[in-house]
Amino acid sequence: MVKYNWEDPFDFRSQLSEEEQIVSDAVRSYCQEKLLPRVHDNFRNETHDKRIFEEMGELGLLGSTINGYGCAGTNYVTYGLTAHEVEAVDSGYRSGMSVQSSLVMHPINAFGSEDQKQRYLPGLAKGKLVGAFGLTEPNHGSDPGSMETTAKKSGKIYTLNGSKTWITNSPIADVFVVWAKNQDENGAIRGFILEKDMKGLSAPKINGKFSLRASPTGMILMDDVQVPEENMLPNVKGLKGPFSCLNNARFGIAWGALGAARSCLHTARQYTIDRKQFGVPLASNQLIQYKLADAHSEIAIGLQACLRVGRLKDEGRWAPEMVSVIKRNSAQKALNIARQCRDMLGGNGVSDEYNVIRHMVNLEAVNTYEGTHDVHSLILGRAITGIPSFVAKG
Ligand code: TGC
Ligand code: FAD
Repeated sequence: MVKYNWEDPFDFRSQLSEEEQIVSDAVRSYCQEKLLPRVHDNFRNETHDKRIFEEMGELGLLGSTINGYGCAGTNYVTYGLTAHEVEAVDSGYRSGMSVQSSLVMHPINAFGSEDQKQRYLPGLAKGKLVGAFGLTEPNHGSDPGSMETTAKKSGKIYTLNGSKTWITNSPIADVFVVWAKNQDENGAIRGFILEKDMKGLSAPKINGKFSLRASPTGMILMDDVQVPEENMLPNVKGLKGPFSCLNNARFGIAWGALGAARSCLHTARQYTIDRKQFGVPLASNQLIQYKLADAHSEIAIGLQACLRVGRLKDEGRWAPEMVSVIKRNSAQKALNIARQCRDMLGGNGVSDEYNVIRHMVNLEAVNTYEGTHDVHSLILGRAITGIPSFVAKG
């Protein structure tokens, strides 16, 4: 028997390699020392410090699973550990990193030409370039297969028209991976790399978000944008292009959301130990301990599931549905934990000074993007029953 360690109930750390532990510790130090002091200002004022991308680049956190082109070439478990530590500070910082790594660098690396990889990956890896991923449209979110954005070829140029919305990083992006229906291929979905200075392209910011305020979100508006043919991703056609990117980003979110939940639990534990009501610490009440026990258990169990899927992913023995299980589970559980922890802080819980409400409102978006909780239920429902139920039968 061993003494129970509430901070690491299943001895998670011992399941990591020495290298994974070293990277995780280094990322935690960076996040706590450099990101945490900035987050209040960024969140309160909806500002974003572009230098964060460069700092992440210096640490090898951008496109970290890619081999070559200035990328670190780590395994997926290390990518998950990184997302966990970054999101322990703020889901918005993790969003920026996820989009750059999984949704912009990954498709260029997996589906791009050698010239595209040489042109974009080194700058994106260093954080000198910022990337955005345009799939969602004003009329098509959960159902991107119905997108309206079109590409039409004339000579060596594609002309893109349409609009994307709710796009992370778009207002500060240099490079945009945009998905459009190619009218010359019967509307087959293709990926295109757009650059911010292209005529007819604009990326206005969406103001007034109550979630992920430290992460700039905007639209991508395309009005006859002329895109050279060499900017089309040559090696993928159809919805599996964008969905393959989502697999990686959803995997990171599953780890990340539990990082935010971990921060909420640690804050609520210390707060309820320190604060007395009715002459005793709040933490001495059974109701409080019940809530702490729930949060603690869900984080521990959820992390084990993330690690298992990570190991399977690194061995090439994974399926997208496994990622749906952990994205759906982590995001929903983390949101519930944040709500419970906020409650344990009473009135102080609504102040950003204690961070918990910031995590709570961030997790509302995390539970929605990259496939809502219910869309992942339907993906799993289809896998369990063999019956797709995305379209209601009238
Ligand atoms: P369906 O018929 O299921 O599939 C169409 C084609 O795609 C293939 N496919 C996949 N390939 C790889 N990975 C996956 N996970 C895949 N899922 C499907 C499939 O094999 C098929 O290929 P083929 O060759 O046979 O044509 O497509 P559907 O239209 O019925 O899809 C249904 C559904 C609901 C599963 C899908 O549309 C979906 O996942 N909707 C959710 C949309 C979503 O997640 N959007 C995310 C936008 S990006 C974002 O939110 C970034 S936030 C990031 C941040 O800030 O951190
Ligand atoms: P809808 O699809 O309209 O869904 C609304 C509600 O209906 C949800 O509860 C949903 O679960 C439910 N629903 C939908 N279909 C069904 C069904 N068949 N059965 C039962 N219920 C259903 N997108 C990008 O492309 N790139 C980005 O970088 C990006 N970043 C984002 C950042 C933020 C902060 C946010 C909030 C979103 C971002 N998104 C991005 C968009 C995100 O992926 C979508 O918001 C998400 O996929 C849901 O789409 P929707 O908002 O159109 O909701």
